[in-house]
Amino acid sequence: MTALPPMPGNVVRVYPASGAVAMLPLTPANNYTPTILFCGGSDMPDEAWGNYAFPAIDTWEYPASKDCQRITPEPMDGSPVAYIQDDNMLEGRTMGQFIILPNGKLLVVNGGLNGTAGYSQQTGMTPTFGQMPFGESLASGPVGTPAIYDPNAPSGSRWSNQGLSTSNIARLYHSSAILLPDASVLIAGSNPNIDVNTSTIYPTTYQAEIFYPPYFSASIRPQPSGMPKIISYGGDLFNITVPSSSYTGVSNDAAANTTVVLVRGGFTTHAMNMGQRFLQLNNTYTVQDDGTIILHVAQAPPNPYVFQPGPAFLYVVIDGIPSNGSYVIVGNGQIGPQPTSPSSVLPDNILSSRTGGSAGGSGESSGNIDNSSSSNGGVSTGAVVGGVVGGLALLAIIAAGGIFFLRKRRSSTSKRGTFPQRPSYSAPSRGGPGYSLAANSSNVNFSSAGAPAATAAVFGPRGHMMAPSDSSSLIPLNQETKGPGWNALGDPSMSMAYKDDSRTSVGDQSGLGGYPMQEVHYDPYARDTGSGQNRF
Ligand SMILES: [Cu+2]
Repeated sequence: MTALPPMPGNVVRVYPASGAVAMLPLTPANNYTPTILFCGGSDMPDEAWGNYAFPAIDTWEYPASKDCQRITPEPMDGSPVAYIQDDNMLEGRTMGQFIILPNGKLLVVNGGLNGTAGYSQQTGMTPTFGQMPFGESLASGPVGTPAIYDPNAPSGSRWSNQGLSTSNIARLYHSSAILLPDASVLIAGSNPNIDVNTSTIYPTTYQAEIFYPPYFSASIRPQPSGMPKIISYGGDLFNITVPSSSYTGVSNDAAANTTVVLVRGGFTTHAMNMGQRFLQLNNTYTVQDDGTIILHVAQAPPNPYVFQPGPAFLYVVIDGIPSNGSYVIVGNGQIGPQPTSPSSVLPDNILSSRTGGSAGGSGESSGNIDNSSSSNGGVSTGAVVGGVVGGLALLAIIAAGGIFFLRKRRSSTSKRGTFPQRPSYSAPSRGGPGYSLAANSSNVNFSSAGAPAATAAVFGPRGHMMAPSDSSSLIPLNQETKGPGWNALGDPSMSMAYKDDSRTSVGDQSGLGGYPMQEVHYDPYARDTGSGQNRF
């Protein structure tokens, strides 16, 4: 057992403070050593948390934390376990949620600037529901703008929200998000009300959104073939072929900037993804003279604790641009002891003698020919250490979540009927904010006019930027549809990628700069024809 130090600054990360928590990518470079990242939550003092029925203070006035800490519970070098101060988030967040993207960066979405998760009809300072300014919400200031954290960037420059578009849907308590097979992110869930309430200031909504990370602005994405269906713990390598038509730039450089990654989105609720995990497989490569890249990929490390058995998506990422994910089963598909084999042995890298690029490349082939079809050796299939501690840390978080603010009896409908309704709410629309999401409006600007001019110039209007992209955002929810995401049978077919699906009802995207946040309307009460499709 390793005793862990107290959280610096007394920042509470568990429910209902609800900081964003994730394990950083497990990579050959870090020898698959688990490191946990904590961001946000609340440093409310102990006495503010109340009596398990409601908080003692008006939580919606208490700023959420922007503090981030890392901890490596089992340091490889045997050094003492300690929290390491990380870059602050760009704004405080409670109920922020980390989604690990296939490029190894962490997206944080949802949450609020102030307060906590949970809901209540009073606090120690506000004894009657009619005086509560945000209805049953114990948070205020929804943060509609995602931010992206780069764990490998130099300290001080890890966070950015530049060019990211803003949702005008308040996603607080019971909001949720998960990575989709096409590397976009489904965002759903809304608000802290005891039951459906569509007229309160932060109303219940069934509107889901798809967030398209910046790599969706790429003109082409990797189209690997030879993706396996099963990843074993050790054993023989497998080869993946990437045609030159599916990447840009000099082939040798692209090969050197390619990763093959397993991502498991985990199970998401209460702004966290249990079991979310990212593991980069070891690989080497052969670059052919026509620009084809053959990736020689190792199986998962021969230690099931590093990446537990079960389903995952396998992505090929070139220069930070992911392919569609291919559905794989890691391990034998059974719960229980897993077979392991020695680590895969990989051949040396073989570079192309041509320095030209791919079909879409820049073709900078003037002179400078490297004739020495060189081979760079050096594969670091280092020893593997257990990832158990990270998993336990997540479990501890779940266990500590529990029920904090006791829910009011659901049977108290007649009582609820007497509560005054907030008159100020008007339905949010893409044309303009129906209400100010942020209590501190200087922190979040929800008007499209507030987007930096450079955003529109660089990325263009949403419609143009998304034209080549896959906005058929809910295809992954319907396994019988033709989308690439559910291709459980092997290679990710790219034939259907980056096309709008006319069957989905996509909201008006005009007028918003930056990376898109698409809105999809979901009606849970629509007649279900079996496919579920008519509900959208
Ligand atoms: Cu809950």
